[in-house]
Amino acid sequence: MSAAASNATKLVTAVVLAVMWAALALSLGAPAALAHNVVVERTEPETGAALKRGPAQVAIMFNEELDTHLSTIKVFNADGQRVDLKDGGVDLTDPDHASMIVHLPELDAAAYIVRWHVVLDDGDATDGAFTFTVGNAAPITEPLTATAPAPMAITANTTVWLGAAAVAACLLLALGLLWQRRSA
Ligand SMILES: [Cu+2]
Repeated sequence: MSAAASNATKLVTAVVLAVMWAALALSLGAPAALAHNVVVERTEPETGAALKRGPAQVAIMFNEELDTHLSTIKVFNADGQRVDLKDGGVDLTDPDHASMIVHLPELDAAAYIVRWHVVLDDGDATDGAFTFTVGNAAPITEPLTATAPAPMAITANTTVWLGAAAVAACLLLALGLLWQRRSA
């Protein structure tokens, strides 16, 4: 191998490695950057509502269609015990499938937390929570999202980035080999 060809090989290897590192870094950051969050347009009851009587149901209206199988809505008391009737999910009477609904038994005077997890049509997921009180209960002031952040998910975005990285690496490798042949 000539010195020129050897130098070309080194250069190509360095470029390929750099591109792969960049792609890896992008793929790690991409889910957070590219994944989109749903927007809550309205909740019933309103966030932080102080109600005289417990509501018969809790509903949340979002700005886009939700996955009807994977989206959940649950209501808990301040001790973390679930209090809803376990029928929560996407409101199928909403033609847009953009609302969540869950029914409640008669609630004691207390503070409650509504926790929701919605999965969107493109696979992106969003978690959220809000509180309300019934009777003269003190509101819940602890942070609602005290749980550890979810581990980074391998999303469709990650796959796309990794695929793009592989394609870029292959192209560069091929170009490098061509160049090497010419200069040899
Ligand atoms: Cu998305």
